[in-house]
Amino acid sequence: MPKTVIQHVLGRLKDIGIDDIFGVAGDFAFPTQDAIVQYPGINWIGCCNELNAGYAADGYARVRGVSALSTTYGPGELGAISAIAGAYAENVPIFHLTGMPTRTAQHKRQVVHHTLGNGEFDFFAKMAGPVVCAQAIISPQNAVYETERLIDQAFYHRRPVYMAIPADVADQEVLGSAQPLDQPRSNPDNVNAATEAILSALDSAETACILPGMLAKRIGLQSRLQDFVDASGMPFATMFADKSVLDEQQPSFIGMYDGKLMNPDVRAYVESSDQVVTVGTLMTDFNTGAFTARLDPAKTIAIQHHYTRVGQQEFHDVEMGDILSSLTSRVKRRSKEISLHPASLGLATGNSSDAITAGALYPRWADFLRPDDIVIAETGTSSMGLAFAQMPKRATFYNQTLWGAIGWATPAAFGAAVAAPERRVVLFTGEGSHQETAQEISQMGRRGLKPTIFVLNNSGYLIERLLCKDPNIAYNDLAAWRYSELPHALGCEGWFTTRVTTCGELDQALQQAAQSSSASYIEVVTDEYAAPPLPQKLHESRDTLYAR
Ligand SMILES: Cc1ncc(C[n+]2csc(CCOP(=O)(O)OP(=O)(O)O)c2C)c(N)n1
Ligand SMILES: [Mg+2]
Repeated sequence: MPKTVIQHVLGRLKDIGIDDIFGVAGDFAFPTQDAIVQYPGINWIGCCNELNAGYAADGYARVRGVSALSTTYGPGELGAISAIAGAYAENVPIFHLTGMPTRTAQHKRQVVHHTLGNGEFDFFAKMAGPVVCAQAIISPQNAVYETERLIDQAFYHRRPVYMAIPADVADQEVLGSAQPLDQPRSNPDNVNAATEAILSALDSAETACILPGMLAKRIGLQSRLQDFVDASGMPFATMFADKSVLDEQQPSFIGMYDGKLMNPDVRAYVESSDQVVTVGTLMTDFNTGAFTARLDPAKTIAIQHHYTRVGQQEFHDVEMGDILSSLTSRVKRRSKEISLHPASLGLATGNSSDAITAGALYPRWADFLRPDDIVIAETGTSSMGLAFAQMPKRATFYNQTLWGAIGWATPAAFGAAVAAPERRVVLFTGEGSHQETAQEISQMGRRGLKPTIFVLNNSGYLIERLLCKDPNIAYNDLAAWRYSELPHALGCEGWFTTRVTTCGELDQALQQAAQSSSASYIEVVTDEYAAPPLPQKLHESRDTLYAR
């Protein structure tokens, strides 16, 4: 049977590992969405709004490597654009399929709904332009070729792509064919030269360490990176955005590096190393302890996605995976005992009737985590506290350090749970962030997913209180919701829900959630200013953070 455009597109998305497509229905997207619902092996995952659908797709792609999102034209796709921009910033490949008015409507410049009423139809593709790495408006003639190109680009850049499908095009037969494009290959001479340069730099370095980066995980190179760590015998530290890119339960892990702000021992180790090998890291403000990290470029080996830099020398057309393999087979193993180990968050404080302080909360949260958990940590004080907990074996920690959109975590946890129903998803969110996208928990209930959700209720935007001039200024206050009643109101049947205000209640809730075979939703009430160390340090250094 001849294939339609949309059947072709969906077939290729299925081939690359997409089993679920997130979205919100809309008439210009009906032909696309009818096909999604009918496609064997692909599930339609309806969301409450397009922004949430974009975040859910982001969470899914972080776990699976790639995802897809379907929206309608104009108001639909623009609702998702901030999530797509976040995915761009954070190297998360998402296929954004948007349904457009028919080609006839476009050619006749008809004033149809979801347009600005001026007969223009390409504005929204233009708006998407800067936040995707490639885009196409599909026709029957270009469908096969453009699908391959977008797949190729999404994987090459590990960033979102945009595909607009006019309503009349989706069900047309595809015309033309194209071979799948090859993923780029390294120039072997350059890989060799880069390998030599790195080995020689390491040979003359008495001390050296690795900073593995989240990009390595996004590209799917964790095991190759682990092989390199093992073969080299070098210790590694990670920065905030890169947390858990490699298993944190291994002797090579020395802890979190956050410039001058945290862990002085780790900082001393990293900054005094004769060579630091970074692998796909980005030196952003929140990755470097507000730019207090000091890495001497002359002593830094930077392995990036498509090139490598050794001191001043750059080697282009060197793919990260190829240079890692080459190094692994040739690097000399350092046998020096690793003397530094990750600091623990300490023993939880607080007696049963005590209020929940940061010292009471974060060690308890850390203890709650178990092997293989997927931890989704929202921007705000909670992720800044948890980032310094050592993750259990194979547990992965996700946050959105660079884009930093509050509201990301709740739908991202939904997406992650769809992506990996066999793993426990644990969401940590501040209540201010949760207010942005809280309705998405209804989708978790609807699909029988069983996340554990902690909502930190500290009566406002604590991180902002700590960073702005007047902590008590009106814009940091929130409407007081009854958070623990939300699951019920949002149709989540059989969830364990509770609100805790003392350490004793918290302990009981943690125990119940750990044993529960249902989803859990725990509202944790603390004082307005109960903050873990990093936000306090940021508070103390806020003048330098913003005075640059
Ligand atoms: C989309 C978006 N809007 C606004 C901000 C600014 N912002 C950063 S953190 C924050 C407050 C977070 O508060 P909450 O979730 O309650 O966490 P807390 O710091 O109180 O633990 C805000 C408003 C943002 N990062 N993203
Ligand atoms: Mg708060």
